[in-house]
Amino acid sequence: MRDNDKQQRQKRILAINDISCFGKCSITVVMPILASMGYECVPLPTAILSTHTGGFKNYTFLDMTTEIKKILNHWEKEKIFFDCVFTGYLGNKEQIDICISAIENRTSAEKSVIVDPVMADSGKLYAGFNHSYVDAMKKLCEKADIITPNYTEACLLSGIPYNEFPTDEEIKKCFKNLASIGAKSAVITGIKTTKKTIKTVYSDFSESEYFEMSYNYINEMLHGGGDVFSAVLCGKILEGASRKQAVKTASNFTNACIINTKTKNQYGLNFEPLLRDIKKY
Ligand code: PXL
Repeated sequence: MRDNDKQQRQKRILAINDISCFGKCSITVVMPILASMGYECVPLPTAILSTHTGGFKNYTFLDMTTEIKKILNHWEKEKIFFDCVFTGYLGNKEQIDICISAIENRTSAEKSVIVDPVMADSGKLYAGFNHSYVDAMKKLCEKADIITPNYTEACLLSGIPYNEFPTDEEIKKCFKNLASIGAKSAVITGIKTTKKTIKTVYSDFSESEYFEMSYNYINEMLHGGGDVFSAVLCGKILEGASRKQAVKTASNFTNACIINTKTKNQYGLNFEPLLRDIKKY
């Protein structure tokens, strides 16, 4: 059962992430994007929240750790396997171990593992996370083919101080330290420059594979941009695109969604109208 039905079915992605009901991030972004790219995307909800944790007060938070263990046990009995594990916001350290176990036990032989180490932004950890969570997250990153931290998360994982406008040397140092965690490659998003641009930089930690995409910085705090980026990247990697093409498409699509989000009175990116043209980016 593990691999023999592979030719017949769609590629199946296990998306381990939270459901923030309102606010357009995590599963409510990841699922429509991956569905529009033609994949079967199976959610494993780490928590159910009324909104995301950034910018809202008194949000509800239902921890799903007990339930996701039961779900995975059922899938084990049913011999359900995935071609890709794609992780995002996890509610606690135990869920990091659950993700590692899912990567080891619930995947087909040729698996892709994409880890978005969601835990911080703008130089600060999100509510509910601390430095021991950062250390635990390194163990999950070690299992990844590619990790997609924003610059704050990359600094936390690599142990370098956060600088809002990092120099090229700082970025290179950040990649050097990330390499020692054990992930095969990394793409760092949201790197601000003093020239009012924002960069995405990819490296597989070799000298030859290092490239960046740069956009005009639109000075607004928009939640869910990282989720849009990593979902498109995941879809492109599974499609067999080169890393350069995958990063290019994910960056261009995310930037187009940001430009398409014209009003400040909106939570999250206005990505839905662009889904039908996702192949053009
Ligand atoms: O978009 C990242 C994200 C996902 N899930 C939750 C969050 C955030 C960012 O704030 O709070 C619950």
